[in-house]
Amino acid sequence: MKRILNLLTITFALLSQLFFAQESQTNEGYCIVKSARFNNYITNVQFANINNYSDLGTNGYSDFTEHKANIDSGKQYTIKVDTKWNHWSYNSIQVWIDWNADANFDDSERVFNKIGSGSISGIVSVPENTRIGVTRMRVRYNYYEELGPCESKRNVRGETEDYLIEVEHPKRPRSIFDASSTHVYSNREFVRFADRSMNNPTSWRWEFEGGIPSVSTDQNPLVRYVQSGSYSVKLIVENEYGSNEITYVGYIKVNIRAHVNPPGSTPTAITEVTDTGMGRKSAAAQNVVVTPNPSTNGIFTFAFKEVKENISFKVFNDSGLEVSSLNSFSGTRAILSLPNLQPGLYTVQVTTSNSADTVRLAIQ
Ligand SMILES: [Ca+2]
Ligand SMILES: [Ca+2]
Repeated sequence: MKRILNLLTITFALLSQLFFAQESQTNEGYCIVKSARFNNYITNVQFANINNYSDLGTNGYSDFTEHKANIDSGKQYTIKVDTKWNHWSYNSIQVWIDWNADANFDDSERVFNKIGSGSISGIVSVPENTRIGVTRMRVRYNYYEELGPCESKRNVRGETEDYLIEVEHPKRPRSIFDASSTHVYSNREFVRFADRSMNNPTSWRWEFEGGIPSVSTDQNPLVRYVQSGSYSVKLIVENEYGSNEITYVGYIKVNIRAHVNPPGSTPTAITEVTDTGMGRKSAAAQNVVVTPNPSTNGIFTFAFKEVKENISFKVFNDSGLEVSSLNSFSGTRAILSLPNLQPGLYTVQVTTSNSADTVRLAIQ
């Protein structure tokens, strides 16, 4: 009997050696701790933008470094941890953040420590001048005992979870933007994107999926879209304290009306012409004179009596269907170039900030 007991003791010792031998394992240089008894474990961690629900990790350890909390130096954040058996008394929660990113959780890096029952929560203060960048947070639950960040002990209930932390400067910019319009119906419309970022960025990089241009470093760029679809917009902003980016997925909806530019046709161009001083101011009583009319090549010159602001054209065919348009420019002359239109009669509505004319055009 004694011999059997001895054997059992030896077997147990071997098994425990096996179990604890694994504790020398590391994860990115960080110690991995394991717990021998698992009947209570961490089920939820909430911290900054992390809200992670979980079961029991293998051997009481979970690598959740795919979850990253973004925090600002000098600010305070609430942490809240739940366990499977929340109602037990003496549930101990400890949290460390490796502020100096040396892969060690020093005593001074324990940022939270509480024993109790129910959801265990409190405040984590981020030091004012702590290192900016990515590091690791360890959340440890044990029953009745406070073990160190790497400490293992047999027969102690517990679980350990690791997360990533990104410490950022509170004055780094935050990328925000909007647009003059998010629905585009013509390949001649321009969308004006407006930077609304916080904390005064000093440089910008925009990426416009499906846009012309597709990239811009202007603060408030003008962009055109020529193909129907749903397009994302990304803005990366930067200042001396860091950078930030945001992508609005499917932000711009483009639905180019098919009759403006039938598939395969060259887009109909309306060309703005600088005022040459040749406007026929005394030639006609009308607001606008069109020459030649009829035209054999679809090109018409519009001459206004005086400099006009916000000149817009809309061209309709004889069935009343809009076939071309252009918005907003100023001057006394403009060339309307409609080389793709079939011979026939067209109606052009010409509006300016103080006038509206309807002109019949003929293409021969
Ligand atoms: Ca867990
Ligand atoms: Ca450290």
